[in-house]
Amino acid sequence: MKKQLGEATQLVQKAKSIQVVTHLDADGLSAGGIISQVLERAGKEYEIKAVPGIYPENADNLSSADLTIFTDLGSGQLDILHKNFSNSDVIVLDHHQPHGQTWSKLIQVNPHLIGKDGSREISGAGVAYHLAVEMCSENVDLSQLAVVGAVGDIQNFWGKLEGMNAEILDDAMEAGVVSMEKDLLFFGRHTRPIFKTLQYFTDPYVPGVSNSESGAIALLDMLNIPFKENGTWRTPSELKESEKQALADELIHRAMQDVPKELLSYIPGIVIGEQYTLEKEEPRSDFRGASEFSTCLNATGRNDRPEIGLEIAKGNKKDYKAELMRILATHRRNIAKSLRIMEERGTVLGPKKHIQWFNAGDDISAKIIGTIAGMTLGSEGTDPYRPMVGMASVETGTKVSARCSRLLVLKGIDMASALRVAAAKVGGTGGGHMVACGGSIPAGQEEKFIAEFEKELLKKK
Ligand SMILES: [Mn+2]
Repeated sequence: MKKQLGEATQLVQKAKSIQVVTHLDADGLSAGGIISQVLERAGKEYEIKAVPGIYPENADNLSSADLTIFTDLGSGQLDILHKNFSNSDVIVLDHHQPHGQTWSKLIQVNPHLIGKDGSREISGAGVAYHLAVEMCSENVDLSQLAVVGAVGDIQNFWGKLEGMNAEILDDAMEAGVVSMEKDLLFFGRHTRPIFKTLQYFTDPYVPGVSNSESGAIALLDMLNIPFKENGTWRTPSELKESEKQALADELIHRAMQDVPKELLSYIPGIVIGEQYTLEKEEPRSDFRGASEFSTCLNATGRNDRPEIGLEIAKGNKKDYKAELMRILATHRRNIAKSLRIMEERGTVLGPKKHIQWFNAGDDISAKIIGTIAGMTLGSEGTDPYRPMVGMASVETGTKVSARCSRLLVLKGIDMASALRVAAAKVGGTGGGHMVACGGSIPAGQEEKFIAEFEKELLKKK
């Protein structure tokens, strides 16, 4: 990668006009934040936009500049890029599998080209970070955004960052911008009251605690863990070591009572893992924890406001935090409303009773259908250890989204490939991660898709 990074640096330095095109998910916005700060620090003028993807229809609208930098996308769309950008300089900083022909003016930095696994070892933000430190070693502080990007792409799936990500994490810790602790894998570690994080802790499913506020409070009482201190709620990050240990032991013990035998030994590995803290952010803020930060960025993209996520990733928190909070509030309201709809309607089993599913039609936004499928998993009347498929209507047909417990992945399930095959069988497309994936299918094919998806998942690997 060294050679390409050197050439990319030269192109950036000589370019008179630069545009950056990035993906609008958490990783893409983190990558955009990194490149923006690199260019600003180098005194370069630039434009940046975040897009859902690159298609023949929108490639024409990406205005031409001397140099176009793509981050967290581009490698999978080389043919489209070639058609539109073959006469100007192009840098692609991506971690997705490259597809299509390269050309002489293209500089592509991608871990797959050096035999590294771009789905696990490094994110789009991580690749952008490599250019950042190549341009100037003082950009090492931007490693914190590379950690946020990796977490946003669930690359810490096995409870830690590995390979090239682990090297970036080392940079971040050495620069004092990130700290890492082995801790309970709660979400909202820096922002939520401890009983709320317990209530929303559903993977593994903890009987009597997951999805139960009173159960969560009773557990804390039993363990003598005060959930208030000096009149304010304590967050999980503020627990003492002994309290964390007692809580971890009890959660593991209880989760084990409710899990299929063959999954028992995996429980501790999904209760405890690495947690990353952004040391320069305010304690208790939404930017203090890497996963909370990435959730904020993700929400802006999902609610058609990626430009706010970009500003936040660039560090303009003072000016844009209020708007971000409004976006998050709307996002949470939509989720709460959708969960109430799900409570009324429930889910049904597939024909072989291996998966659970629901079709929300127009009643739940397709943008959050994956989140809702995940949150429905483990709610009353569902089985936390069967995959959940949620569907919602979109203009072009039906969006499908599947979620499952990480325990099933440890057992060998690969929903992304099953979903890809099943969607293709009914004339649709799909893909994604092993525990979180999605796609789109033609309207009217929902039940057929479910049957195919179930059949694929049940195939002996
Ligand atoms: Mn990515």
